[in-house]
Amino acid sequence: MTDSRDTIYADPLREAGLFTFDDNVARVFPDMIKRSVPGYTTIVAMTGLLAQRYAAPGSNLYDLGCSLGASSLAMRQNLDHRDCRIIGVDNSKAMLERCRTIIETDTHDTPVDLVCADIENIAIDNASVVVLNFTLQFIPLAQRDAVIRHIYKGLRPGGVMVLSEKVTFEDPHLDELNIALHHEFKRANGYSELEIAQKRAAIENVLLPETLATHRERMANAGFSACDVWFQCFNFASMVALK
Ligand code: GEK
Repeated sequence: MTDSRDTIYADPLREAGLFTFDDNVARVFPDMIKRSVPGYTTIVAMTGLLAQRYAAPGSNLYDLGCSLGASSLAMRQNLDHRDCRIIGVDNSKAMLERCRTIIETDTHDTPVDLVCADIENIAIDNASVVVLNFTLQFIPLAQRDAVIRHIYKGLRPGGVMVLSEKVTFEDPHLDELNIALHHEFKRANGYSELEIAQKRAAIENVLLPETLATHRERMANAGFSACDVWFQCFNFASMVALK
């Protein structure tokens, strides 16, 4: 199946509304995220391998901000233990409806529960793997410590959290360089100057990136015994944190 092409910001918008995960976005999401996030396909595929390594028999695997279920499916397709359960959470009804249809077409055995909720208000129990692939960046800054502490509490000893984020750089020159390289990446993937500029304006106050140092400090403060970056391309990085 070919993905529907993302043309949401192709024409001049009369009003620059805020970016939301509505049905228009859900419809083009696989194309949008692949053409916008350097390393996305690798990060999702490697999430499957990390899950295979860390999934404990009889445990839960969480995909927080699951969108159309790409990370849930990568985990499901790599698990050795059939008695695990995958729990995908997203607060966008439009995303979850499409996610349900996609999961139904996959034939692997591990049960997948899809929950329409805010990740700030969910129970996390008996978890061996918790994945946040490009989700924490949409949570208000003041809530992020509590979300990561809550995940730490719900993880079993020996469990892993995978945290992928757009990041900023303390050094202004490096920050500028990585933003410019990200825009080059989008241009190379067929986005016009107008699309890049309009998307940037719409998402500016919705997606709030932080530095890697801030993420490391938050994970250490929550109690994680070790954490580091395992993948980075420009201003997009993925970290693992071990309990
Ligand atoms: C993937 N992980 O394909 N509670 C629940 N969901 C939320 C919240 C919240 N408070 N805020 C945002 N979301 C996916 C990609 S996309 C990343 C994740 C992006 C959801 C939101 O509805 C969207 O589906 C997802 O987080 C972020 O691997 O679009 O850059």
